Amino acid sequence: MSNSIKDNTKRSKFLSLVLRHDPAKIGLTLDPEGWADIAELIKKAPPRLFLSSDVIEEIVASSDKQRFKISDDGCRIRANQGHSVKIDLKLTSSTPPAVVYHGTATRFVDAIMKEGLQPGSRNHVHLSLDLQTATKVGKRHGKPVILTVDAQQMVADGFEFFLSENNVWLTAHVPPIYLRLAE
Ligand code: HQG
Repeated sequence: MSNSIKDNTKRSKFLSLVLRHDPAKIGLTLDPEGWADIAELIKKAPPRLFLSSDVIEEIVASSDKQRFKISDDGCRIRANQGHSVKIDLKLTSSTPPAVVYHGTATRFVDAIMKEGLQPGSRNHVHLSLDLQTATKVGKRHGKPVILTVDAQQMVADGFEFFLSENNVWLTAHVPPIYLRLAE
């Protein structure tokens, strides 16, 4: 079995799919906080992926965005953020930096400025700590554009923010009054 980066990228995408969006695709069950049993996951994964505990541990450790977490007892795994399945990560709300960023594509800007940032199919709107990360996120969708979010004012106005295990700020919705196009 080759252990090229490409293979682990495929495996990582598979883990994102089943741990964030579609566990039923392989008959996997997530618990209410999004955890999957690693032994069950390995058993139900397509054989061509050659998933094993070692491979999973390697992917978790080397994930550029730290997308996944293994439980302290080593038996379970979950995605740190990005879910569309209705699970509760049980994050406690905390105070974000005064300004955070959202990277998107130019074609979405008009709608966003009208309706605000909506979580779409995911459970939260995702916000980045820095312009560089926001630009990367935006590029996934097309020509990138960065919006600044006045998180300080949102907190003052009673909006809740949550910090995922891998440093993505999450919130339910960002109304347009808190958004500006970044210079
Ligand atoms: C846009 C990646 C029209 C929103 C990243 C985005 C992130 C609107 C798209 C994580 C809108 C949703 C999430 C509105 C928002 N009208 N479009 N009112 N409100 N949008 O992929 O934030 O690599 O669901 O701007 O790093 O791009 O997968 O969200 O362009 O943390 O680990 O609707 O996914 O992480 O797209 O990305 P997404 P996102 P991973």
